[in-house]
Amino acid sequence: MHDHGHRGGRRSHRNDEIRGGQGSDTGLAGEDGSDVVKGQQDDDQVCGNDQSDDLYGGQGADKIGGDLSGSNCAPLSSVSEGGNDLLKSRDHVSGNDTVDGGDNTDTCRIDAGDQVDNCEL
Ligand SMILES: [Ca+2]
Ligand SMILES: [Ca+2]
Ligand SMILES: [Ca+2]
Ligand SMILES: [Ca+2]
Repeated sequence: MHDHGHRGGRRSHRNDEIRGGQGSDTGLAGEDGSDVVKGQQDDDQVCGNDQSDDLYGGQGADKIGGDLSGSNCAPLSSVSEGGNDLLKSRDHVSGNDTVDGGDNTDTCRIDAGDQVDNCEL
């Protein structure tokens, strides 16, 4: 996989790969399209928005996914976490992450104790 990552905040209707850097990134959002969004180190806010996205929190206490009623992405997005998403908070630290798959059928890979909502698989 080539590294052409760019920072969050850019709105795109294409399929993106978005990677946070070091430090806490708030508002890594995939927007439209099927995106890969990676939080990497520290505490990140990772949102996929529409379509089926792959969301990775990486290290740190991350907020991944969420819908309009949730706290994770609600400030960032006007759309819910639709699509069949993959959300991964597994960083071998229990209870540090919050994961919310939102609508449709979502797959979550979490640690024991991580808070999880709306994950069907
Ligand atoms: Ca998306
Ligand atoms: Ca992180
Ligand atoms: Ca979803
Ligand atoms: Ca965790």
